[in-house]
Amino acid sequence: MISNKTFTMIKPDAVKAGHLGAILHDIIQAGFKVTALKFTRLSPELAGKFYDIHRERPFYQDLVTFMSSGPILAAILEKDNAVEDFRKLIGATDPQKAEEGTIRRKYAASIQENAVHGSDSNENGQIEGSFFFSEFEKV
Ligand code: YYY
Ligand code: MG
Repeated sequence: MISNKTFTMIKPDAVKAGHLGAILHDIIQAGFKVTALKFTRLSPELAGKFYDIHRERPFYQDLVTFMSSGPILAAILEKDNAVEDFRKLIGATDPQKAEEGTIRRKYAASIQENAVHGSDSNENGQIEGSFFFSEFEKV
C-alpha cells in the first residue's frame, strides 16, 4: 500500500545556516502538507536511538555527534506517494551527487551535514513520526 505520509528533520547544519524557512517553503511548494511540527534538540542518546540502524557503520559516532550538535525541526508530511516523492525532492545522500534543484543540492555542505532527513519507507516513516510525536500532536 502506498502511504501518504513521511517524516522529515531539518538537520542542525541547515538550522544553523539559517535555511530553515527556505527549506520549509520548498517542502510546502512541492505539495506537502505539514501535519505535525516540532522544533527541538536531540540528546546524543536520542540521536543514537534514532539512527540505531546505522550503529555498526563507520560514520555512526560522527553522525550522532552532529545530529545532537544543535536544534532540529521535526515534521510529519502528507502528500500522495509521500515517501518516494520526498526522497526525490531532497536528492541523494551526498549533496554532490544530488540533482540540481533538490534540497540537499541547494542547502547541504557534505554527505554528513546534508541538511535534511527523509524516511526511506512507509514503515520507517510511521516509526520515525511516532519517535517524535504523540498521537495528539499529529493533526
Ligand atoms: O537516508 P539518507 O539520509 O539519504 O542516508 P542513509 O544512508 O540512511 O544515512 C543516514 C545519514 O548518515 C545520512 O543522511 C548522513 C549520514 N551518513 C554519513 O555521514 N556518511 C555516509 N557515508 C553515509 C551516511
Ligand atoms: Mg536513510
